[in-house]
Amino acid sequence: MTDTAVPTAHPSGLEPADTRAPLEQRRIVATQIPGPKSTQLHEKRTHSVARGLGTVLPVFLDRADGAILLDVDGNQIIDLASGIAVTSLGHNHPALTKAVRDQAEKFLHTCYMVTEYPGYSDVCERLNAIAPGDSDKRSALFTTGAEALENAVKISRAYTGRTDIVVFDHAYHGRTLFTLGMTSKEAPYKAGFGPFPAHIHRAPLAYPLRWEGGRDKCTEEALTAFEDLLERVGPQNVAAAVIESIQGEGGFIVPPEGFFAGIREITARHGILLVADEVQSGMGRTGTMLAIEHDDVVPDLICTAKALAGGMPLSAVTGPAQVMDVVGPGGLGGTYAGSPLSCAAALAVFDELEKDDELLGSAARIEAAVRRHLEPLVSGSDGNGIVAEVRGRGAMMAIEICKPGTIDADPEATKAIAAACHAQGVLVLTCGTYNNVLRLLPPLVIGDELLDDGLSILAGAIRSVAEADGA
Ligand code: PLZ
Repeated sequence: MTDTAVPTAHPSGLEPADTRAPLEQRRIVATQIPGPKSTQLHEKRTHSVARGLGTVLPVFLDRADGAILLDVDGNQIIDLASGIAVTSLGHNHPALTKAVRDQAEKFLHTCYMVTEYPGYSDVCERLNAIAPGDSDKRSALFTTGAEALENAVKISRAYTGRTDIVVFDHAYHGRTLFTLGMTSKEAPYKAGFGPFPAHIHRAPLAYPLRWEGGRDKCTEEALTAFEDLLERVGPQNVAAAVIESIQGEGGFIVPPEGFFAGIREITARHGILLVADEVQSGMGRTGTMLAIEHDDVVPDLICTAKALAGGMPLSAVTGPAQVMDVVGPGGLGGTYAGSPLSCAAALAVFDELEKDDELLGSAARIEAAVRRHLEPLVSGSDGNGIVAEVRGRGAMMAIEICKPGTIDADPEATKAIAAACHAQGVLVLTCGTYNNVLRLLPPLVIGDELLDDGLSILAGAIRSVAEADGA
């Protein structure tokens, strides 16, 4: 169904690499969503795909452009998910598509451990340059976010000669067995898959909305709890503390000011490496290359993935040469780690993000629009409303949905709001330990009109679900 498309420029303003007409950046609801063709394809897939693979919105895509997903039924859906914070430059970005196409015509694969290619070291140089701190840096490339986290743990253990890892409540670090041990939430991630590796300890996360002692005490008490945990474990046993700069799957939780600085001070005092998981929050998502920059903290190791290669699988661990180079040749790698196609894509992503301030600046524009549409819906002191909080940074924003005027999580209302958005052609995701957070991860290139349209639909859905709840 390309007849809905009219020739317009890609929202990046660049000439399209695709010879077909770009998709008009506008929402079109042509059928029920999912439509008949998607429904049929979904039914078919149940006979071939394992049931463990869930889908947020079971529509089948024909193509995608900018912030628009065109499904096989001709619906044009506004993408406020970016494939979970991956396609930050938007779909079918001309520079990205061209970089991958050009590399594909040269060679697809050599395995970096067999023969080298310049793209790999070029990506490492770019990553080293954006990592905070003055030390000389090194990077190693992998394929998935979980793999980056696994390798950060391996490197931390090798460097410190210690065994234990501290993670935080609500954390998400991946689905491999070690990272599942680091991930907090039981269902659907961990249920049935244990036992998990030992030597992983969990500290409370400074979660202002839900901190029992209140927002004002959140940083101080969370840091005390972290120190208490270290005392129990024995800080001399702890190789690394691993933390998301803004928690992703756990509910887009932004710790209050001073929390990261405190964690940095405590870990440094005990010779514990601080690993920042920037898999979801990094690469421009929050308006800076890394979200940890907002806190002015220098972690030891940084894990990036997702938006790093804009949709091609690539992840990385970056840190001081002194730490990274403790592992000798042959100690790190993987058949596909740092694939040439992914490296070519990542270089295009770096070029675009660093070209001018427009893309990174777009994160602030997106945050302002989200706040403008959704903050008026935050529950007032009169106990009305189901939006307990609007939070996040830049293009990583979320709202927490609770029973009217309380902080009792309301996963049913959250689900109903997401479903109403999906039915109207707006793709939003949910997250959170209590399944009551709606998250917004639009591509940075999304235009104001499209964003306003998507956010109006979301605000309308919240209002009608709240009314039905009697709020
Ligand atoms: N660290 C902070 O957000 C991936 C997971 C989706 P992989 N988040 C999306 C799902 O349900 O599987 C993630 C993350 C943070 C690590 C990861 C893991 O990255 O590339 O999915 O392995």
